[in-house]
Amino acid sequence: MTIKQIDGATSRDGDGGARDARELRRDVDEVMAATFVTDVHTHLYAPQFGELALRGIDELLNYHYLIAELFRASSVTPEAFWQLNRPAQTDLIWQKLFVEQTPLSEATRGVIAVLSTLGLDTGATDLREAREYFRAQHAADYLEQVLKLARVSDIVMTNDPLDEIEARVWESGVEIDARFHAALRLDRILNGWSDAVPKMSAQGYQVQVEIDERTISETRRFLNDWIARMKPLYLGVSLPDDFAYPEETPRARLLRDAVLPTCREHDLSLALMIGVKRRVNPALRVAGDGVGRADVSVAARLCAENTGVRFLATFLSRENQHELCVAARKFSNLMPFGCWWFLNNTSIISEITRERFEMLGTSFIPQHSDARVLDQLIYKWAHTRLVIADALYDSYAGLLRDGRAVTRSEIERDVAKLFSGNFRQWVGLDETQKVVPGVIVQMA
Ligand code: HDL
Ligand code: ZN
Repeated sequence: MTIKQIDGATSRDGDGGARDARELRRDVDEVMAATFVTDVHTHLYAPQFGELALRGIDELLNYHYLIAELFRASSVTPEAFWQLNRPAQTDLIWQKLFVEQTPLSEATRGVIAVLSTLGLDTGATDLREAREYFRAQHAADYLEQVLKLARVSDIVMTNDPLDEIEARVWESGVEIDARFHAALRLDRILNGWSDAVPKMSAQGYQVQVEIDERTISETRRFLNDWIARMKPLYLGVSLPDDFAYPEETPRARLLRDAVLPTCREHDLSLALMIGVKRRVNPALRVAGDGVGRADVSVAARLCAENTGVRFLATFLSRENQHELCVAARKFSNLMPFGCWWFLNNTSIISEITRERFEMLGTSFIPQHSDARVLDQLIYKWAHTRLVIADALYDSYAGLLRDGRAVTRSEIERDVAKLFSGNFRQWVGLDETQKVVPGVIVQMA
């Protein structure tokens, strides 16, 4: 048995194979780069949703992250910006954020990464070449190209049953590209009940603002009908930083009496996305939301009171991440996912992923892209893979120092789990194994 020095560590030869730092690093990087991802939360749409399926340079540059950054980089006012037509908005963003200053932010570097990957001039002073390139792309071929470049096999959408454009597509019964999966989003029902009532009534459900037994049963009928139409992988809702439960509000009543029973009835997971302060600056419109530290114990209480429901959870505040890891150690029906929105920056993804490895091993979902524009998959997953590769390598190197080698097939197993397996089991996407909290049930 020979001993190999690794970064001052030692590893033992044996059936696990001796590892040195270079070989380990190469294995991790190769597996990380090659493993396809199931992207568990995006705002992308399958091609069948037409105008809702965004792609190309004008959409890429009008990403609301960049719009927020524009107002720091120029004297243009939101009112003036919103008056411009889309190409003029795009040209202004390019000029201010990419020509007159260095694109150093995550969102501006992301655009550079996309243009570079597609072989376009990242130093261009105007967008003629980019516009020509994207105009020349055949939609179906371009979708294949982006999914291959980003190594994404499956995309989970965010689907709003009260969005009239989207509802029409679902009600048409058109066959949706099988790589795109639905997530039934409940924000407008749970966070805006009085506005949701007339929309649900218009769809034929006898609901009223004052919640009574009939309104509860009609809301459940509404959910059942949309579950039948969309076949969602999970139900989801974003919740404010001051989300409390239980509480005497329509949201808490609907959660308790309509949503959670529906999750149990359909064996569907509920995704809790907690910590958003909506419209802190309304003038910025979709770019105007902020963040607040939430109370993780609320999610823990929901898990404790609903042991038959599997919860996905992501928090928007960096300050909530460690508590979320601790809560996940207490409740096997809680699956942390992603480095959401303002956390989707390499410095923070690194911190969050490392503490998740330390506290949860590989029993979490490290990332989702939250992409709104198809092309963003290229950079969001490229940036994430680099960061997670570093965190995973350091974890393996620590394991080596502690005396256990890892094989290439173990690395492949771990990365597959992180990038798709944990989620697909959690929501029963492959139906081979359904996760019942605390018990793994081998499906026939
Ligand atoms: O509520 C959400 O799903 C958020 O992700 C918002 O859509 C947000 O505007 C966003 O795009 N974050 O990346
Ligand atoms: Zn989102």
